[in-house]
Amino acid sequence: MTTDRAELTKTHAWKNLESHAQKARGLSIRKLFSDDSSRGARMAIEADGIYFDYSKHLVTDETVRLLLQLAEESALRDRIEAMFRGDKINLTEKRAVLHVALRAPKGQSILVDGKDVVPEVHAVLDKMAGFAERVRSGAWKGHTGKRIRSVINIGIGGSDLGPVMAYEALRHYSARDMNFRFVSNVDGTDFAEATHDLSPEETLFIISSKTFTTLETMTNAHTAREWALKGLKDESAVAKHFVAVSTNETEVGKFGIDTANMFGFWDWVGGRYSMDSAIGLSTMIAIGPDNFRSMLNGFHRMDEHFRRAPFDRNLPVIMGLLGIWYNNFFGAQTAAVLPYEQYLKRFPAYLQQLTMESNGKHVTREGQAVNYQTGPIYWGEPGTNGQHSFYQLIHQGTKLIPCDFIGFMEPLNPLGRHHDLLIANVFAQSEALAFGKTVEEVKAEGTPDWLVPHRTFEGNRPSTTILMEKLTPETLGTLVALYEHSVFTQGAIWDIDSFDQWGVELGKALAVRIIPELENKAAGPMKHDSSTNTLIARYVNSKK
Ligand code: G6Q
Repeated sequence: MTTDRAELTKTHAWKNLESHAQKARGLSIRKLFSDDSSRGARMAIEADGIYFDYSKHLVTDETVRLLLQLAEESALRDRIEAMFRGDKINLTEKRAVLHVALRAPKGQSILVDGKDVVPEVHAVLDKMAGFAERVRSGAWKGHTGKRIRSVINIGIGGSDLGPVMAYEALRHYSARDMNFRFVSNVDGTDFAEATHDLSPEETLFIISSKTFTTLETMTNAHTAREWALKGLKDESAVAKHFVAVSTNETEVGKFGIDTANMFGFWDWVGGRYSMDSAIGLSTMIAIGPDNFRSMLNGFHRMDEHFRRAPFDRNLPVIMGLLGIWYNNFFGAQTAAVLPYEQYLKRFPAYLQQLTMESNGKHVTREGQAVNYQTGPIYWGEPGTNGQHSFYQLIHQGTKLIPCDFIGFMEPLNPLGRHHDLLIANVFAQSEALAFGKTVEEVKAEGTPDWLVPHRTFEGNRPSTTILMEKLTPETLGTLVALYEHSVFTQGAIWDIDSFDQWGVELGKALAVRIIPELENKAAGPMKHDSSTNTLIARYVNSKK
């Protein structure tokens, strides 16, 4: 059933959820568990190598039923099909949204404007693989005949966060005789620190930019060129030390990179969904083509699950709906992502872009102002580090913060008791959040009366526990796709365009007006507000 999309809050499901939420606010996780001894095992889904325990949430079977009804009334199934079919579901940019095609196996067919894109995807993957092998083996030589030891990806936003997250996550599988670095910030420190101990003779730059016009990336790319040529002293060296990943062949050529050394992708790949495209070239060089393909395979498994599993057993759907429950019916402003895996240290940063750039929207796809909350703020840090900093607020503060705990059964670096201690902490934290510590329990420990309120934990704080066997290229792919599709689920229900980013586009334009004023090249007097004018004048004076 399709609803009038501007009227989300008037749907039956939404109204039912609102009245159900009145009662649900009185739920006690403790009681839910004591009333149903099977809850822990029952409210868990196992699929594609993920064990997803959502029993420690403020939900009953009725809540889940109503949330699923919301998914149905929001025509989520149609929306999913529209994406996989290659419809132009990114309405404001009139583009298809087909990151799922980047991991479609050979032989599958996905049409964009009547053309099957899967063969092109595999042609680029093969070209990347050939290049990655040559760099890894040393067959690709630098200008002076030395092999490449350091690869620097220059890109920002979607052209940086995926590659850096994937490299850090899969560092265990990477070529240890090479360095991989990532330069994104226009702050010169980023470039300076990334290159200070490197030799241009042994360094390869990958300039990753979909548009090849992004200020930060192009500034860093030009600086890289100067840095390389200062050492190599020959323009023709660019061909051996620079490759490009872009959709903009003209600009790549203008920069001086041989377009034979360009790896392309397509306008139907959004920046924050591009780590599986040629934007992942640094990842492929680091972990090798076979591992890269197995990462794609992991993504594809989750794509298939999302497309085909019934909603009540569908991991991204359930995950997305639980997020909606707290965001829209409990007033939760944020959600924490807490990986208990050191290699996932950049995963929260990656997810911040994926979730907030996608679902930080204030109008529906048709342009009507929403009268409900959209995407929450995502944040997090790896455990156990976070436990010694911000967990205090999650446990005993006044805010409701649903948490995702992520853990792996098998460690990549088994060292004494470390892994048992790590995993004990995952389980202990979610247990403490859910069940807290009552006044009676605190008193029974002999706590003096005046200290009892301080040591009491209300509990009743919801979390999901996501367990996987081992962090591998394949499981990383599955995990990332789980979040991608959960973001899709939420965006579909909120009826927003999860695939544009007009806020980012504004940021790209804003500084352009001020740059000439800082460099004393502005045509006329400054016409900003009095604060901005004063700040600019102060900076310009300090340069003198
Ligand atoms: C991602 C955004 C944004 C983008 C960067 C870099 O979805 O569009 O983060 O990836 O602004 O853009 P370029 O790849 O064009 O340099």
